[in-house]
Amino acid sequence: MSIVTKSIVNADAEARYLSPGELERIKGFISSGGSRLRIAQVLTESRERIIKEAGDALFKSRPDVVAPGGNAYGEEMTATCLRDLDYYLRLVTYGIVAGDVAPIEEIGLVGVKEMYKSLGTPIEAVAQGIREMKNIAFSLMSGEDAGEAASYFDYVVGGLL
Ligand SMILES: CCC1=C(C)/C(=C/C2=NC(=C\c3[nH]c(/C=C4\NC(=O)[C@H](C)[C@H]4CC)c(C)c3CCC(=O)O)/C(CCC(=O)O)=C2C)NC1=O
Repeated sequence: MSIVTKSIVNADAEARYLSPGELERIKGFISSGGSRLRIAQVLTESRERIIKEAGDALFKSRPDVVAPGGNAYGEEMTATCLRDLDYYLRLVTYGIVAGDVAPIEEIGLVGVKEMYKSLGTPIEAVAQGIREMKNIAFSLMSGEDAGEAASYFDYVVGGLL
């Protein structure tokens, strides 16, 4: 739910006007809207490149994951690994558009540590993959937009580790 919808639901539950604090938060959400949408567009348009280059960088720094016995070894498993990076990049775009990390948390982080553990997936390598996506994404945007985008990528990394 966006901050706008959330504030209205809360206010209406008490049959009151939006409070000055709520209006202030909505103002912040709207004034950052232009840059958040621009960032989401860049990430969406460049998703294939971001995922491919992040995968290349990850497998270079963690060759063990794609070596025999590694969790992402073999064409199919490597593709599944890149698919997971794609999932997280998509969730990052949701968070950026919503101006809220809740969609990232709810869709992609609840129970994820246990899941990766049961799959034998080295979670710190997944986090490394997210960091690589962040670096590549940064090279595609202004410093200011990169600063705005950073917190969403960092939120994913923090939720994994
Ligand atoms: C949108 C929310 C969402 C997430 C996050 C998600 C993750 C997810 N990753 C999975 C598997 C997997 N994930 C990986 C990923 C990796 N292995 C590595 O060594 C690398 C470090 C890493 C890539 C960066 C691999 C290789 C598998 C398959 C493991 C297996 O089947 O043994 C699975 C098990 C089922 C399947 O194979 O699809 C899930 C549910 N699914 C979801 O619906």
